[in-house]
Amino acid sequence: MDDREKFLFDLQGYLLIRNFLSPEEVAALNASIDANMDKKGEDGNSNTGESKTLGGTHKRGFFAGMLNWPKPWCQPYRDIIAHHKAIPYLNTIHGRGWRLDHEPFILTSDKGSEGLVLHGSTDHHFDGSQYYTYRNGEIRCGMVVFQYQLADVNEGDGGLCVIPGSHKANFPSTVDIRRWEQDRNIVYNVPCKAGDLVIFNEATMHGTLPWTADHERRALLVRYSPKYLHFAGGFYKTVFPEWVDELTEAQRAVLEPPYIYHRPLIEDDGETVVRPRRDGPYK
Ligand SMILES: O=C(O)CCC(=O)C(=O)O
Ligand SMILES: [Fe+2]
Repeated sequence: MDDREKFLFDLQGYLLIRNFLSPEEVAALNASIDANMDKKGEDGNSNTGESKTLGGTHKRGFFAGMLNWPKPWCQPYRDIIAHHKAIPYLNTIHGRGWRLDHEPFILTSDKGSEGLVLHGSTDHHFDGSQYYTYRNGEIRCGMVVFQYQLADVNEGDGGLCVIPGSHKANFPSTVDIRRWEQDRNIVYNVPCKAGDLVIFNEATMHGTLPWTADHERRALLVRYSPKYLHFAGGFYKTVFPEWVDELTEAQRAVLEPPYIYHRPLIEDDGETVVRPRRDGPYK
């Protein structure tokens, strides 16, 4: 993560990285979706909060379980969870030791798909799961989202929106802001090309704008927490899936439950190491 990226992530609470995935990676991820359309469901997390502006004619589409799709379709998704280019970003944002918080999922939208009310950490009591700090020269965050765009998002299409800087907000927002009814100028619909990555802090106020474009939205969300935290429930909490032996050391390391001591840590170059307890200052 270079100086420009650190400045922008610290300032805005999100970071857009262009061309993160190669066209081949995007094609493989999309081909898997195309071959598994029968698994598409509706987004169960949907909530427009009675907003007059976030409603649509139908809910967002949703896929999960990609890590266990029949071969070869699971492979591009397994390759994402400890992606070699993502590791240095995670080591900077979370420090040494971080984990896949829960199963990756895909959000899809077609014209008229409804939005999702804006949410972030400033609207509720501090609970340690969503936060942003900078201390001793280091960034630290609660759960963060790596959103890989598998289709273009042009400005105004809808989809992911953020309120830049709101990860540092001190006061609760208002219902009208959360419903995207007032002060809409502070809400940014991040324009992306397929292959771009948006990293955002769950503490940053964000949500979904209704989809207006003719083409389908396809966003892959991979969420990571620091090594001591579990944000969402799910079966990765205490047990490994049966197919854990098919994963690399680094991919296995990101599925570890929350704990600190003797945890496998992934170096920037992808090597997985277990640090003995007493080898100098704990990192
Ligand atoms: O990308 C979106 O539509 C919003 C997703 C969201 O709220 C989240 O990942 O926490
Ligand atoms: Fe969210």
